[in-house]
Amino acid sequence: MKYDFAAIEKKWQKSWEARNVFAATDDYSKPKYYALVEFPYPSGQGLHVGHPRSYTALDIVARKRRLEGYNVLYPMGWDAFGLPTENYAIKNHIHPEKVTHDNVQRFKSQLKSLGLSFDWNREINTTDPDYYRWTQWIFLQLFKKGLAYKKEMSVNWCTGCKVVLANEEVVNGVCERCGSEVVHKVKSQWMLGITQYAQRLLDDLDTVDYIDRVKVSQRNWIGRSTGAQVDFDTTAGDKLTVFTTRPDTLFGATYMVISPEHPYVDRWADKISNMDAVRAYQEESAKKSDFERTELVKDKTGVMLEGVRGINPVNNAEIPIFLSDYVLMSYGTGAIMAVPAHDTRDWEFAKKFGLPIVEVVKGGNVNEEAFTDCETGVMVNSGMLDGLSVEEAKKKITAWLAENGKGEPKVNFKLRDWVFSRQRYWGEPIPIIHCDHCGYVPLDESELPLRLPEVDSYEPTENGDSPLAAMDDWVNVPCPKCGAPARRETDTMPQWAGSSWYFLRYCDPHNDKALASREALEYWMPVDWYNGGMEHTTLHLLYSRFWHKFLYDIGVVPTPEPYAKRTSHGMILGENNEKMSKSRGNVVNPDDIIRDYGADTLRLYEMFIGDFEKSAPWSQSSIKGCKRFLERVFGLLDILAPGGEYTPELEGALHKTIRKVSEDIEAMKYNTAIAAMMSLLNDICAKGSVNHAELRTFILLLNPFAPHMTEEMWERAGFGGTVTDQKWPVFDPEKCRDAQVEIAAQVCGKIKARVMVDADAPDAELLAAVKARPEVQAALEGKTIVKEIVVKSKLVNIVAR
Ligand code: ANZ
Ligand code: ZN
Repeated sequence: MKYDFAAIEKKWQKSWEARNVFAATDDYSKPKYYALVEFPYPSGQGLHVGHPRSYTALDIVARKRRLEGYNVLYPMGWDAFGLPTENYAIKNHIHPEKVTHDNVQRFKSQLKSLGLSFDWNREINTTDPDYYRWTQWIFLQLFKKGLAYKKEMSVNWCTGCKVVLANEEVVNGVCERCGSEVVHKVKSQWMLGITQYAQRLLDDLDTVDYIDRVKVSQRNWIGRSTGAQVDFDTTAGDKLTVFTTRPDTLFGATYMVISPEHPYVDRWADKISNMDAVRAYQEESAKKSDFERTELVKDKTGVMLEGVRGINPVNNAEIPIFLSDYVLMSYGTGAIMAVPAHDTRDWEFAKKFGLPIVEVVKGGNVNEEAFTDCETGVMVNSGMLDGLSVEEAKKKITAWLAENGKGEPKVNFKLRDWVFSRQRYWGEPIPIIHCDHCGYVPLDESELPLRLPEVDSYEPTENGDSPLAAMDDWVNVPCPKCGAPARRETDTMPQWAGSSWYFLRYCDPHNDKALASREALEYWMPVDWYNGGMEHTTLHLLYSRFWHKFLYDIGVVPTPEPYAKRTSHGMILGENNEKMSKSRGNVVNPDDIIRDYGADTLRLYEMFIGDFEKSAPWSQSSIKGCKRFLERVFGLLDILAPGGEYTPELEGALHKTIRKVSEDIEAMKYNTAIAAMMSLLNDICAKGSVNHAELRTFILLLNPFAPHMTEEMWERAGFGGTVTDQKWPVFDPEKCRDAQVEIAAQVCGKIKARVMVDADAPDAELLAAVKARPEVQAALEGKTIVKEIVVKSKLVNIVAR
């Protein structure tokens, strides 16, 4: 039978849509499953082949869950505010709304052509006023709790986009989007107090099922450090407070460093005798990004403050104070005690400026390099701390500092508050009015949504104000409190705003009384499985956890965490293992693949391309292989025989394949699931015929991967109904048993017994079988197990003392 994929795919997409088969129901008595993928930014380029990797993966999970009897929510929408659309609109003189609309239409038809089982009834768009009304509402709640506040601050300013960037958007010192230089600029900005949630964002990582690398990178980004704050007296009279993670090394502090932006520079201006040099240095470092100041530069720079010295609280030694840009104002206290013997940056600085290096932890050679190991060293040259380990010394000195009023224990986080203002047009207006008498006044909630006004020009202004600032009619309003003439906030929200809560809206997308009803949230939340890109780990994923926790605190959402499980896919690369990009000319367009090979082949191929978590190069020849596989499967219709039971030749293989595919889907091992089905197909072809029972199972297993073709086969085989009405096949563990093998049961390398086990039994089962043997138990009598070694199909060796 000819596999006419184009006709088949069109037919079933129409049928699914007409019957609305993928709609999540509001029948809250059923078990629910909420599968989520990151909604795309509808860029002008359309879908790329990276999107279907994530979307197909969870589509497989969603389709399997439906067959398992769950009420499944698998929604899709558009994260449509943002710079690329605005930049495109500026260049081509088209309204961003129109650009967004056109891009969304294109994306949507592309997604539909992939046969993804999204519930399109719940489609959302962050630029829709009915949606951003609630984004603004959340902002007002944050404002009312003091978590949204305005602050003069030195911000990252992209010289290309002319916009303030969050730290997360600055990569290697340049703008993440346009690659232009990022400089510092002082501006008044709306900030969100994510740092107040730092500890909880960290602690609650222990309560969720995220893949390790996501947890690790969130932990590092939050960056909790424990140490002490220590007060140094100075000859100027003021106390200079430093943050250190190594208070044990206080006796080795031979100089101090303050950040070039430290307020004491101005305060001490009349005491400092080399003020010209100091000012020159300040100017120079203002031009550098944080990245250039800390990461890149091995060659340390700095200038000594002449006229003021610090006094080390433990030995009253007078030590010099330097200005150096390796100390950042934004971390700790913006000042450090420098211990060149035990800190690499301090060591480099001390070598360059000829400062003394005093060893206080024995164990290295501090003339050669800083000795930074805290595990093994012993304290020396440190008075009351001599002879102690680093850990003991930390405790003792922290207690001593506290008793003597010279310091206290301190926890610091690397995480900074979130710079939330953008000086651009295409974003949610911030619903705040500035009044000279009343300050920042929130808009009344009944006035939401505060709509974006029509403007003539979306160009950002040279002074960095948003284009909204030029709209006098819109900007000038009476103060809601006192009625005096006042002005609207003209900054807009960053693109991350709309995506910080979108998963809540899918639960109840048309609600006009609340962001979603309590019942809907209680039923659907948390998201059971969320898959998305690693690049969002410290941005979207962290921001949305923060908003969710805030909404939990004010009683809006029922769970403290938004996502029960988070996984991440690898990138799809060009044929030669490089990133796909326009400039390299190696971009593969999914539309072309669908046209030439079909959506089922594209889906299958993207799941077969390699380990899901790893990046994988595109390969045209292996697409052809996937297409051939599907053609052969389709050909099973030609060898269909009657029979309602598995035949003995295929029974074992069928049960094993059901088990393998079921387990592999849960573990995101899609490639090995497909390989198992390929091998089952070979078994069937070797037999020369397939009966009804066997074909039904095969179709059901393959359906989540190749949904169109399998529906067509189901129909042509005359099985009745559609695949979407069926149940996921079950396996009998007894029938999955492989041949038995004999393994050696060893204790400390000596064979104690021989045991028969299933050839494919998991390690835990082998260990249990070995430990159940009396000979092994006798040999272990009175000993403690220190190690267990399992070599599959060969031996288990238990090492005990
Ligand atoms: C003395 C010392 C001795 C330090 C030693 C380290 C090793 P983390 O782990 O990242 O929290 N530091 C403190 N504030 C700083 C700032 N604003 N800019 C640059 N560096 C700063 O690092 C904390 C350590 O980084 C602190 O502990 C301080 O140097 C430095 F053997 O104090 B330490
Ligand atoms: Zn007022």
